[in-house]
Amino acid sequence: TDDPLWWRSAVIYQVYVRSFADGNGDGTGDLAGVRQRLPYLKDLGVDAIWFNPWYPSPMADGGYDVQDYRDIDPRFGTLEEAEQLIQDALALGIRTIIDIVPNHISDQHPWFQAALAADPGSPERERFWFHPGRGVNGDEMPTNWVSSFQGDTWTRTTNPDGTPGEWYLHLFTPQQPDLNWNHPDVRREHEDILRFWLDRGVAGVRIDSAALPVKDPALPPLDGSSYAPGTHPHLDRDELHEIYRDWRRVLDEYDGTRVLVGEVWLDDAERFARYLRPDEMHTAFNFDFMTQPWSATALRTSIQRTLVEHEPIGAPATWVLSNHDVTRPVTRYGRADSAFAFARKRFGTPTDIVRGTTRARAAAMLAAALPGSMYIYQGDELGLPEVELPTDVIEDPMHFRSGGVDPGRDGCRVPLPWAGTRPPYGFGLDADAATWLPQPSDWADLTVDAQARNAASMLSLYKAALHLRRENPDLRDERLHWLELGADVLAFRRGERTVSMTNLGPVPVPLPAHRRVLLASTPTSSLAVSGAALPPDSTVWLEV
Ligand code: TEU
Repeated sequence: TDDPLWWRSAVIYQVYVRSFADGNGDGTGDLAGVRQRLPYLKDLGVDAIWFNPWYPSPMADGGYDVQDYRDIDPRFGTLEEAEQLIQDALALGIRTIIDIVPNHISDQHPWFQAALAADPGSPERERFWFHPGRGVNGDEMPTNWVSSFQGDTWTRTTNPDGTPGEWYLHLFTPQQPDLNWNHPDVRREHEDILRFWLDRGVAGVRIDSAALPVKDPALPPLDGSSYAPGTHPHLDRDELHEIYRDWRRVLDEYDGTRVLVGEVWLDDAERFARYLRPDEMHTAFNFDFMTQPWSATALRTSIQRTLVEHEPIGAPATWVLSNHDVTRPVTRYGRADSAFAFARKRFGTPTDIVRGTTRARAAAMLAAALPGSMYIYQGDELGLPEVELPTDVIEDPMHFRSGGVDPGRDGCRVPLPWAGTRPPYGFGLDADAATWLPQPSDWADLTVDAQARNAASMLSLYKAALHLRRENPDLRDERLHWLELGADVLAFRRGERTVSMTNLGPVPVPLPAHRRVLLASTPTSSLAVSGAALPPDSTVWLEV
């Protein structure tokens, strides 16, 4: 575990703690549950775990509203348990990546509470964006900035005497006030937080909403025109790079194995690449791949673009099929247009889960065959579908802020099924408590137990693919050589002898003549014979 370049080809498993495994039987996942399931992750073959925020939080946004960065939410456990978990995982060769949310903190954080209690213009308020309203009575918001959660980006405060006061900025919910990154306290505090966790052995930091934290202090309105690069009022501002360079220096004070992973949602490739310069982040999520429909042209263009963009900077690509914010792949690929959309008000669209699952299997093998690091969101290795939840159990603020139109993101955050034939499917280990979000009644075949016994399951496929990726040096080579096997086929060679072939077309595609089948997303017996063809919606790995 001291390979300084581990992150260039790592398989990173995302644990949404609340929904992974419940060690104390209260229906909510926790660190005890994760510790007990570490052998599962070892067996699956992952190199690292990225934990979504596990700090004390009122959970106004699933923990992305942090109240105290130096502790663990009591629902999840204690700081001692986190320290133990980091060590237990390391003993199995699994590193830990934590989630840091620089753009905002919880409105219950002592800093914000102090700011609310203090006067306008006070030092306490300067750590945030407090501002008088516009208009005669100050009852109009200071800017017309837009939230990626819909709804307002400013909330008005009330003065101690009950009169309406200043407004404060929040690009997400009102419970997530934005921090002022021009303030030295904010910078110093975050560097201390990094050291706090790096001292406890974490191997990396996932940086939430990494293109948002810096704001134009003039708070100009969004005027609909295009901005010169780096000058948008609240997105991708040039000053961000100083921050990540400072963070990189903090990480480099350690043993040279710690990494920054950015959540950088940007369309502009050149602007994206800036975050990956040698003195900034090590890697950043590649959402371009995740947002492609099931189309050979679209996926090939995206893969090629990604590799071409990363090559000159020397940063490895990352491959992400989903996360806790987006529709599960089997559901997405099961829709007729297989298009990615943030608005998940698409449960009405016909979804063929069998086809979606077939494609998700092929997509997992495709992602695992590409050069770079790979992220797996918990439950994708089980082929879980997006769950259509009754609206009265949904907690995601995205749902409420859309006026109930968007079901939000909880449909991919349903507690994992581990064993048994009905809810809670062993989620609570020994206890039978109802899970914090209800699980569907038809998940008996999707449990870890059921799939571990079935060689044809999604879980068995993931295990085999990750095992081969680990064992086969060809798959760790950083180059990829495209092969031309038809417009509907994504085929490439890795290293000397390993070929990955994905058929996205409607008809079977003949396999090359001299080859050995290493693994296939489809039953392999039919592929071994000479003259065999690869069925639609399948991936095969060959030794040629
Ligand atoms: O998401 C950042 C982000 O850009 C989101 O607004 C995303 O566009 C949205 O989830 C649409 O699906 C991160 C976290 O991943 C997310 O869970 C948090 O809610 C958000 O930051 C705020 O911290």
